Amino acid sequence: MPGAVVLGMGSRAYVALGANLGDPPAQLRRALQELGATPGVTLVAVSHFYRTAPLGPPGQPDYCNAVCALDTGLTPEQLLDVLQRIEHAAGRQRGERWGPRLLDLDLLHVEGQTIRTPRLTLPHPELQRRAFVLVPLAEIAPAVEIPGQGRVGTLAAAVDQSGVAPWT
Ligand code: A4P
Ligand code: MG
Repeated sequence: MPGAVVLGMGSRAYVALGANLGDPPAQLRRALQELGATPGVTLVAVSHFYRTAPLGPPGQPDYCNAVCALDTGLTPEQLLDVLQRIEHAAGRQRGERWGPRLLDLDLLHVEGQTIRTPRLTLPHPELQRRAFVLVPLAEIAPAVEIPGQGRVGTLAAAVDQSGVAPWT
């Protein structure tokens, strides 16, 4: 119809999910449900779940990691509020840096956004170094360009993927 107004869905954003305490895949599934049920958020893709070797202090359990893509009219800061609320509801206690956790939700990238504030850095600065993020991200968004880092598929091919296996 000529002149019809197409309402955009806002921005495409990518979120990393991780857990290594409790029942990790169940916590990831619950977080995905909560994210998808959030007003202003439409879940568009979810990667497979992966078993990954822990980065950080030794002796902690393997992680379950995944990545999802969503469309949202929320600002990146509002989206971070949503992620932190979901982490909190999962019983996340802030503890040791890189220590074990029930649920960790990191905002990886929001298309068109480069942000550096005390509360939020976008794109996520560690993205390019983390196979546990790049393998699932490359599954759902291989062609996406991460500003200042490179194309997802290229970044994934450049990291050591030996610590990343399907979660069975
Ligand atoms: N913050 C800034 N930018 C962002 C962003 N893009 N996304 C701020 C999310 N948060 C962002 O995070 C600390 C602060 O970062 C927040 O207050 C937010 O304002 P946090 O979740 O409170 O603390 P954290 O997660 O313990 O620290 P950090 O450094 O973010 O840990 P990481 O980097 O998330 O690492 N090994 C495997 N195999 N798989 C994992 O998923 N995860 C971690 C956690 C360690 N080892 C792992 C894994
Ligand atoms: Mg985090």
